[in-house]
Amino acid sequence: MITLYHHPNTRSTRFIFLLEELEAPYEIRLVTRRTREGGAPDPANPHPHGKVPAISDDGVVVFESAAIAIYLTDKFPKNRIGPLPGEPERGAYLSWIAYYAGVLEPAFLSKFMSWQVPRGTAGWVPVEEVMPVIMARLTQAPYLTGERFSAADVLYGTSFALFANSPILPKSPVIEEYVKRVVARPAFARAMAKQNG
Ligand SMILES: N[C@@H](CCC(=O)N[C@@H](CS)C(=O)NCC(=O)O)C(=O)O
Repeated sequence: MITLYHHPNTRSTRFIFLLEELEAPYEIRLVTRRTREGGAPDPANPHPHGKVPAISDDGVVVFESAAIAIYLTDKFPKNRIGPLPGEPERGAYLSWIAYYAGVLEPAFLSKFMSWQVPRGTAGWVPVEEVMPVIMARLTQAPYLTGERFSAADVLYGTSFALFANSPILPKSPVIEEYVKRVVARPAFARAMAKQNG
């Protein structure tokens, strides 16, 4: 049984979406979290910084969205929501998930904070360089790993949905259609219905 440490309307909501896609047995443990206004990490949350999401799987703790996504799709392969080791799309899958955590999120935050990204030394690049790469990929195929929806699309699709009306995300029909495909999934609607506990 998976326990998802969750707070409504945060990055953990998309793991309800993923767990629903996987048809995995899970329970939601609501935790509090720090916000920009203050607060303290919830001692019930096993994430080392009290962030959400975190999961525990019969005592095995996994934290950070990228790790949780891969862990869960490997553990629950029935609906093929993530390519497994040995499958041709596995390399793309790992790459897009790592790119999400290591490049896309820092690029969005840099833009939000109006930071100059130091070329050649930062581990990421500005959002103006990131989005054309993603748009080119989504012009070739409906999903990041190809024809099949994966947990990578859970991360990217829900993030783009969140930033749909923000100047951080350039307007693009390719991204708009992609977001529509992702949020039209029945598992997304089920997650929205469950996310408040
Ligand atoms: N790198 C983490 C980020 C998680 C994160 O920052 N979550 C926010 C909610 S969206 C949080 O828990 N903030 C509370 C805090 O920073 O203490 C991941 O991708 O899982």
